[in-house]
Amino acid sequence: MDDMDSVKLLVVGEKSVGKTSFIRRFVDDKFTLETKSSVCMNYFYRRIDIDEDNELLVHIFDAPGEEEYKFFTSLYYKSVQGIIVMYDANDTSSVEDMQQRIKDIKQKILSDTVIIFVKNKIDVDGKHGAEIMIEKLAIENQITRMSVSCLTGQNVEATIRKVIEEIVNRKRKLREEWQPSNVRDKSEPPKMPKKRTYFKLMIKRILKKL
Ligand SMILES: Nc1nc2c(ncn2[C@@H]2O[C@H](COP(=O)(O)OP(=O)(O)OP(=O)(O)O)[C@@H](O)[C@H]2O)c(=O)[nH]1
Ligand SMILES: [Mg+2]
Repeated sequence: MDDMDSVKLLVVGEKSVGKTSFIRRFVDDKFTLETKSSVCMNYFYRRIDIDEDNELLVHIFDAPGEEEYKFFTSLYYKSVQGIIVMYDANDTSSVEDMQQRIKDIKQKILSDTVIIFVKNKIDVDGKHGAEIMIEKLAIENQITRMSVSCLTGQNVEATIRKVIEEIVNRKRKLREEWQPSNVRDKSEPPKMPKKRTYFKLMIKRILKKL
């Protein structure tokens, strides 16, 4: 997994969409219908196996969904490598919230931060009337969409792994972009200036010292 040994993720979204349930399912593989609304930023972690020899420490911040915490939550955008924007499969009101949130996130994140949309509660047999708008928002912003159920656990682990995979790919891509011919390869010695320029430079330095 590249040179990463840990990754920081943040889960945001409207109140009651299931952010805490999602993290609890991932961290402890537990679920309860009676949850308390989060009133501060909570922190969780879990180590996951990447392959036979390597593991990755996943730090996850669980944001409170209440409107009044939005600014406070946005202070974390720059500190994480992945932001999971969650919405409720059966609640159309979260679409407007997502549009505003994406605008705000995009203004505040670093260039290598990955955003992912996660539709939760797919176990409930309802229809999300705003799915087309969410799809449009995702396409416009090149954001991957995943669907999960914290109640059954369906796709929860796969979603976290997907975010991590995208973070690694994004890092690789940015690293490649930063390897053009104008960026000097540090393994090579610096090129000496042309002879005349070099002597001029040396004389200047000696004169400076006098
Ligand atoms: N049926 C169903 N219910 C879910 C699912 N995930 C969460 N819930 C329920 O939705 C309610 C809210 O879940 P929370 O995890 O507390 O939601 P939250 O987004 O953390 O809410 P805030 O902390 O207030 O922002 C709880 O009653 C959960 O049991 C799911 O996948 N399916
Ligand atoms: Mg919560």
